[in-house]
Amino acid sequence: MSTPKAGREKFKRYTGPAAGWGALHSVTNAWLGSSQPIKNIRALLKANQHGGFDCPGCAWGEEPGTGRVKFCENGAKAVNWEATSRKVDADFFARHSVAQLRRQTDYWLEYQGRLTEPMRYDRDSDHYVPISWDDAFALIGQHLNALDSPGEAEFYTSGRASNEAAFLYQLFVRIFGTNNFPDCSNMCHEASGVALGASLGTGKGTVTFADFEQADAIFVLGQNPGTNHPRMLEPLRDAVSRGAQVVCFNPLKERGLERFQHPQSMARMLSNSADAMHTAYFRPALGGDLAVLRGMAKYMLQWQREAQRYRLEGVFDEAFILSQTSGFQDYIAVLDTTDWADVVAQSGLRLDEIEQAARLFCDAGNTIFCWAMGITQHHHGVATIQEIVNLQLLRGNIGRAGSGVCPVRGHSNVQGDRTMGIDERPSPAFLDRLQEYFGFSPPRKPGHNTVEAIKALLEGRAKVFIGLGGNFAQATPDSRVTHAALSRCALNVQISTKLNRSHLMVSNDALILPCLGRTDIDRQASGHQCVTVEDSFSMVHASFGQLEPLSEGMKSEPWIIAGMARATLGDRIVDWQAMRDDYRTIRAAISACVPGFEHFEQRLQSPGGFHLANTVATRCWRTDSGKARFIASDLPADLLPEAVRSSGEKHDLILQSLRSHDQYNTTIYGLDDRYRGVTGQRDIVFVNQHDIDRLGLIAGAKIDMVSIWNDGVERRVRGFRVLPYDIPLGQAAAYYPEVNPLVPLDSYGVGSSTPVSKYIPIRVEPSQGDAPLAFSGA
Ligand SMILES: Nc1nc2c(c(=O)[nH]1)N[C@H]1C(S)=C(S)[C@@H](COP(=O)(O)OP(=O)(O)OC[C@H]3O[C@@H](n4cnc5c(=O)[nH]c(N)nc54)[C@H](O)[C@@H]3O)O[C@H]1N2
Ligand SMILES: Nc1nc2c(c(=O)[nH]1)N[C@H]1C(S)=C(S)[C@@H](COP(=O)(O)OP(=O)(O)OC[C@H]3O[C@@H](n4cnc5c(=O)[nH]c(N)nc54)[C@H](O)[C@@H]3O)O[C@H]1N2
Ligand SMILES: [Mo]
Repeated sequence: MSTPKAGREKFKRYTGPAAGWGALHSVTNAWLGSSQPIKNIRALLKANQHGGFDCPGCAWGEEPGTGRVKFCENGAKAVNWEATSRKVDADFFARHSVAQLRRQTDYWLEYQGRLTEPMRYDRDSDHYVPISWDDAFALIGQHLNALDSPGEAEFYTSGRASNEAAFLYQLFVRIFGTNNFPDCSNMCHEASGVALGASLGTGKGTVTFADFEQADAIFVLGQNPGTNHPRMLEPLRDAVSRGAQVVCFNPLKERGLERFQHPQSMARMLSNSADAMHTAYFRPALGGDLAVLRGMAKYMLQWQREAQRYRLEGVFDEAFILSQTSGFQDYIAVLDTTDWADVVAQSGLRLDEIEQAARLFCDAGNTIFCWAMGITQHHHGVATIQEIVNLQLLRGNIGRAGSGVCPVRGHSNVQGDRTMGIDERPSPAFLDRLQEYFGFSPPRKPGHNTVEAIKALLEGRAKVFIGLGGNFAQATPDSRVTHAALSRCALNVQISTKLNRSHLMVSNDALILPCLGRTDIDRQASGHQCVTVEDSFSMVHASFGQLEPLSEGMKSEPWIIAGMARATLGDRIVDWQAMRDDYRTIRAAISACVPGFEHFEQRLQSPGGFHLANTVATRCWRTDSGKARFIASDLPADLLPEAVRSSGEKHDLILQSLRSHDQYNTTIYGLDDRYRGVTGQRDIVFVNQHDIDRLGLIAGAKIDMVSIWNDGVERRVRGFRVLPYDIPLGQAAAYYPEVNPLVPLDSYGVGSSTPVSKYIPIRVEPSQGDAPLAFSGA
């Protein structure tokens, strides 16, 4: 990994395939630039192998039993980033005050190395100073027990926590007495869980690897797998080469969805041949997918009626609709009342394109729909996902091999964390089981999600923040407000592997608790521990760290949680030490409390782990109606939110925030975005040349962006370079987290409360300064 430097600022169209030589080159650079290459190569060879560790990259699943070496460029970067030998220790904090650290970039902060010993913030000197683990736990217990009510504490979780850590954490917090579990999922696939739960009675995807192999068509909406789920490229490529349709919906022409070269196939690499990755590519308006899907359904209805008229076989699966679903008539009524003009206006596509998409869908037998943040991080994310389900129900495409829905998850164990009860709205059944097994009364009142937690902190209704991983300060919207909210805490505790901005938002008590990562060996009293995780296909498997930890001062997440719990609650209800000493004790409790985990320890032994059966696969629907539900919603009156329309201000562009190829969420690995042809810079904004001309801008010039909302607050980021790009008219794109200050806290999805990171109406102005706000701190 290269050292942080501004680098050469360049933009050059990338014409190579995704993965392939470019990826190999990048991986090799990552290895050779690492301070411990041999160790890391060994670690990487163990990634996603039985007896090895689960890749801390994404949540894409593994093809069972292929025995291939399973890693990708971004997995390599994630492993390398975690497995550094650089240390952020007491000396480091003695050298740098918090005020100084705040002036550094996110890239610089994480690059400094692994956190290796517990530290406490000292307000007088503005430095972090060492503290013993026992004293740190005592301080946490003191703060928590001094609160007027348990609801005055927020317990955040990022999606890397193992099942064992997550289960123990929720147990501690619920015995303490609150359901305040804001988590990264609130900002990520919340809309998928909400939508699928209501429609199908499960919040999870319904497909496995085998389904991808049997699909006749795979629809990919709002997702950039070339960068974010590189291992997904392989099944997509295989699908295209066996003649299946791969149909993409994305306003940007993402390289990974265009061409692909398998980095582990030498023959193809040497001949430098690349495979086509799609058979059709549509470029909708931002937030336009609901209208696209609605238009497709309207065409289908038209064809169905024509077929009926001539007594031909229609495009609907009538037997399925009749026996398995509810709400069909209401849905048809909504299809009829939806105006074609609205479909065209909102979708950003021509009618013939929508018709073509509908044809591809109806010509295919088995069809899978995949999606990610381009669908969920919108005002109407929930309705859009329910429309995906509606389409699939019309064709009987759920609960059948080769078909289904696949929300492609982000963090490697974000799905498992929910399964373990990291949920601000837990099901009563889950709480009942906790109550029965542990003999305490869990709180029944819903807790805070991420947006609610920020508001509670801001208004002083919450005083303690504990983060199990993640980077709350940077991942959340409205950075200026969030930074203030976090800084106001009486106690800010961050359990982390690397230094980030969340450690710097402090003014009172604060603790940095350094933890082991997925790659590190975890030894407890009973020996080398494994932890478990669940992937996007609901496969649960074990993960064994492989690398010797950098320092004795780093502890495992379960060890840290048990310590906090013991100091706060004592051993009255749970023997925390027993849980900490042997994770099989935690798994025994999971086995008793979480359906699907019966005989957990035993089933873990099989290579590849085990599958958490989804009732949908057998067409058993755990919904209100006992059937799969068509849920019909009207198209929004206007894609522009009311708060923007009523502001009286005109927007120049609609901005989406996305990931570059060189980042993992708020972790910035480097300043390049290879597939988009960007090198050496991140403070850029992609704009169509026609819009550049229309707005009187100059390519390469620096601008400020100001987002539009009706609360009188100015949200501005400064000094972003304008980059002409092949992007639909009226749209712009820039990197997360640099543009998070532009997302108003009150701009969130209906039914999901997910911050709307992909639809930010902005005004552009000549630059008033150089520093993007996210880099300059609070
Ligand atoms: N290397 C790497 N891997 C990662 C991550 C990472 O940061 N780096 N993050 C992980 C996490 S937590 C997650 S959630 C996933 C994220 O995976 P993605 O969802 O692929 O991530 P984004 O970069 O947010 O990409 C959003 C895509 O949606 C498109 N899009 C935006 N708005 C719309 C829209 O309205 N309609 C349509 N059809 N498309 C739209 C954008 O052009 C972009 O291609 O990746 C995970 N994997
Ligand atoms: N504008 C905008 N905002 C977004 C998004 C967007 O697309 N646009 N995406 C959203 C999405 S999808 C997500 S998931 C969130 C991500 O939100 P988070 O999950 O909160 O953020 P990360 O950047 O993944 O967290 C990185 C930090 O996690 C810590 N860490 C890494 N590994 C471990 C570990 O094993 N254990 C522990 N305890 N700590 C660890 C390190 O200290 C590192 O600094 O951001 C959301 N925010
Ligand atoms: Mo995510």
